Amino acid sequence: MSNYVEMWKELGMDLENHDNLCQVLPTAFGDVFLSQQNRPQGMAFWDMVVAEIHGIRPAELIEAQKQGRKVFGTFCVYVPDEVVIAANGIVTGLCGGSQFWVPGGEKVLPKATCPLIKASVGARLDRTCPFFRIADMYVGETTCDGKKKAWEILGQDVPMHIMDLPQMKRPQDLDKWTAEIAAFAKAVEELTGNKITVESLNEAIRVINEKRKALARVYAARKAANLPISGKDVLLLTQIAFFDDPVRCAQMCNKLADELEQRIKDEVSVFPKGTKRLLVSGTPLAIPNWKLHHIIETSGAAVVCEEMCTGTRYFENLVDETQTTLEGQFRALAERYMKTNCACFTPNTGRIDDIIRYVKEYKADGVIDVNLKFCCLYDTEGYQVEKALKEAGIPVLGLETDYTDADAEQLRTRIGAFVEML
Ligand code: BJ8
Repeated sequence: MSNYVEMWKELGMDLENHDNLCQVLPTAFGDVFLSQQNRPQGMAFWDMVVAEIHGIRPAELIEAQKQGRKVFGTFCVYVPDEVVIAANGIVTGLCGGSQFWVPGGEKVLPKATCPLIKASVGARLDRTCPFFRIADMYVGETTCDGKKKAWEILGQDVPMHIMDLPQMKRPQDLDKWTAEIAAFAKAVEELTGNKITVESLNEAIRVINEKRKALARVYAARKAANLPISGKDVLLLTQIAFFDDPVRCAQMCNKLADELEQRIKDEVSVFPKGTKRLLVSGTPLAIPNWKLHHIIETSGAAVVCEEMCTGTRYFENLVDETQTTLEGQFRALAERYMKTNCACFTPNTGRIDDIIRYVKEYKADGVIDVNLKFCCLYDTEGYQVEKALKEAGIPVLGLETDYTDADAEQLRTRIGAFVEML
């Protein structure tokens, strides 16, 4: 990635510290991904993206800014990308998934904060992530308490728009979320200087729906008895979907899905016959958090589905494309986004229904419900999830972890024992 040093300098990054990150990433990636046998050829695209993760896409974003476009950094799957795209803006995900950034976050946040928040704040304050430097505006949301307070720190020197997400799903909450989306559209128009029209929003809705359908095709291939792709590889492409161009993302996912569907016909599998199939549910796994998948898939099991924001919550449900007024479109967006089942809602029984449905669809032998340390929402909801799964006769293992490798051996032991028991 050395070709990008000038670009990083201009972004005001801490080059020395950033070098340390650039040095460890290729080894980690090689160990986790390139060591796999018989990967689909289509994964070469995502391998290339990771190899240049702080180079190619940031350079594209800077080029777009030179053409007058604005970049919006987001942290949650409730923020509607469609609104930004309709104003010719660009969306990039900003959630941090590396322990490398955590100490930077701990300088200003309580240690007892979830690593996703600490890493995101650390990436910004330590100046070691180009995406945080490039974004013209950050978009926060009122989901968990840790994030709400982190916005106040992150917003100190970057424009910050916060969407007030309701925490219940009553009719008045849908009205409120519709109004929040309309207010967000206004903020986006102001920053971009572009008007959102019915036509531009319709086109943006279509583009993001196509991306969702393409991701859904890749996931559908994992329902086959012969698994044509590993869980690690699908996690990787899902993580990258958060900051890639949506049209390119859909194209690459569709191309990969073609290959996977052919592999299913040819009975090609990346796992030996009889490998136990696991569904993973819980808190998101932001890039480059590959720890859990790597441990599972080197412990005699395969991950066949993620009920996570870096998983099904990201692409399930399409936005209605038939609306002919902006009011109707904002409503249609609100309806789609409010179908997402995050633990910040109460009650959130829809998530349990989703997990049980996915267990059947993806023919999972068991569920690992994973919680990022100090995420009180998913930790507490784990009680209901595990109770419902046990009642349904589905084996479940609840785990808590963070971004360090300190618990890797302990996780390996527990996951190994769970897989044995299945
Ligand atoms: S829709 S899961 S992306 S809020 S893990 S930061 S909740 S303390 S990331 Fe999330 Fe949106 Fe929900 Fe998805 Fe807080 Fe929990 Fe950390 Fe979390």
